Amino acid sequence: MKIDIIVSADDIKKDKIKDKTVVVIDMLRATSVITTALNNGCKGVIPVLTVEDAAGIVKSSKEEFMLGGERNALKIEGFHYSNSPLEYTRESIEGKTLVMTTTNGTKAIKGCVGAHSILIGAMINAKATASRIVTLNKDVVIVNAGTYGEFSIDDFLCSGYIIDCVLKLVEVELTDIAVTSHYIYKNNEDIHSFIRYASHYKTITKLGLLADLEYCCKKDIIDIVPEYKDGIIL
Ligand code: 3SL
Ligand code: MG
Repeated sequence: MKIDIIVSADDIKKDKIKDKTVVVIDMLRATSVITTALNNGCKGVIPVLTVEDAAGIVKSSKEEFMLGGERNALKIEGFHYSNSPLEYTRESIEGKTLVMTTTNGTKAIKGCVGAHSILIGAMINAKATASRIVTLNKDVVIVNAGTYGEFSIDDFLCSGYIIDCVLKLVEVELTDIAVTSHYIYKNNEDIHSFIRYASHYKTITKLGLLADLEYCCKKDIIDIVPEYKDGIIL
């Protein structure tokens, strides 16, 4: 098994992900939200690219949907929830289907269609994601959502942690970029020592969303691995 990394949603190449296990990471905060919502009983998450797409789904169906996501890290007007994982409690999301649009995360997920499996990973479910990778036993591409098409330290560090968890289970071949993310993680196992340099970490800090940062940086508090298939994450 070989593990590679793509560093942003804008860098996804179809031939690189075809028939592979893909793990999409947007630890700040989209994939942390999705994992939390499903762990708290959400029926499914439908990722969409635009606010208009979200409104279209709501209009064209009789089912009741909850709307969640962000633009510029803030709640979208008329939506039920923002992109804070702490809002997706069992009380608020159990039994409901979530339609979600975020700047980088939902774009990365939808961009991975064509892969063999599309897993949703974050710090909070890293160990479980590693186990799933091993079970699937295929070459892996970890797709970092990144930030506005750019490399993002937070997703790269999370990739390094997932690789570390995989290496504890099986021997794998790592591409140079995968070796680099693992090396950076091994030198920053507490995460905070390095993630604080990430531009998006600074953005979230400036908005005062410190509880979100603390939550998203926790390791392995959830043991489900959401998977995107046929338009919905379950
Ligand atoms: O870009 C995204 O998909 C979001 O996760 C970014 S934010 O942390 O909600 O601002
Ligand atoms: Mg992000």
